[in-house]
Amino acid sequence: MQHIPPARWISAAVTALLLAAVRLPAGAADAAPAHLANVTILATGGTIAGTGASSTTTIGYTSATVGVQSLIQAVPELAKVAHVSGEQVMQIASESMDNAHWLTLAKRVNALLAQDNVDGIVITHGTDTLEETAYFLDLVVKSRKPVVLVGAMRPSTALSADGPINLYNAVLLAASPEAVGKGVLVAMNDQIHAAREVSKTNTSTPDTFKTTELGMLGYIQGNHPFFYRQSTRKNTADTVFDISRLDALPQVDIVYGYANMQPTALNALVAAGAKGIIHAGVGDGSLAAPMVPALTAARQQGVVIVRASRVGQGIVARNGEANDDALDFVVADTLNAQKARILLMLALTKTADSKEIQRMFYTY
Ligand code: DAS
Repeated sequence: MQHIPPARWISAAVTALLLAAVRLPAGAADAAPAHLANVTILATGGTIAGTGASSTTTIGYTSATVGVQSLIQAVPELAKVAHVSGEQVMQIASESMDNAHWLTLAKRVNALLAQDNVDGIVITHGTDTLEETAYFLDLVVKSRKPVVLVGAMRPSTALSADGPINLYNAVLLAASPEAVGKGVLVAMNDQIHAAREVSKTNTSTPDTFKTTELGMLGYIQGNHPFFYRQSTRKNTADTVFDISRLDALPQVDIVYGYANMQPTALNALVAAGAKGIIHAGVGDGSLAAPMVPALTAARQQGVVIVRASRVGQGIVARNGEANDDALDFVVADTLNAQKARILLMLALTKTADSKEIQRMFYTY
């Protein structure tokens, strides 16, 4: 080993002590901003609140078991980016989310955002229907303040659980001026997505949320959000939908297209009282021959028919695979079937006029 004379050791030690004295405290690069926004976390359940039997349990765990205060306490870094409070609005696995849950959640969101002491909201949610809740809120929240949905693909007990960092990023985003007026957002896996276009694309991986063709809005990196685009469609404060006095939503159901399709399910749904049907057809929203008379009969009974596609990307073109003008059908534009259902439900709270409803599908 090289011999270092004592004087050099002392000099090195003094230098090290001086450097330590001036070195910024850990995390100073991400020190809290002067003014911290007030962000309310509304917890609904899901994997982000899930627990497993062991740290390696990533499937077969129990969803919706950890309460909102525990979620907050598990991420003390939240206090660096916002003044955070939490409410447990519900505690469910999101495959069981329903219209009543949505109305409860949306009314609470609007009540909180109307308060001057609330700057943004984060909603912790199961991933299975997260995209649907996000779009529903995108159409009914009456504020431009940030509303950010967040979930997790691994339970809170798992090795490298994604919930804590996803929650931190979501709160950081909801506290950011850049997120104002961007519509309802989804923050997952360091990415920012618009509610209208994001979808869950993988059953189990942390990168499951994607906006495949129209593109995510940006990233969250180094404790900052970076936006590179925003949706061109009206949302939140710019929509005509008002759920404040609604206790229920019109029944709208989905029929899924496939080879050998018959109108059995369609006829059952219409008989059960559906006011609207989303036909998630093959290809460009194509209608199998046996479906046309059944859909026509449903339309004649006053049921609004929307031609969507099972494909997942692209425009369902009006008068393309069917004569929508003659059939008096609506087309879903680029909305997938589950989101077209949400827009049609809300449209039916305003009108049954198919031409006005078609305008709404080209607006939102
Ligand atoms: N069952 C899923 C849900 O609650 C778990 C999850 O991925 O959050 O949506």
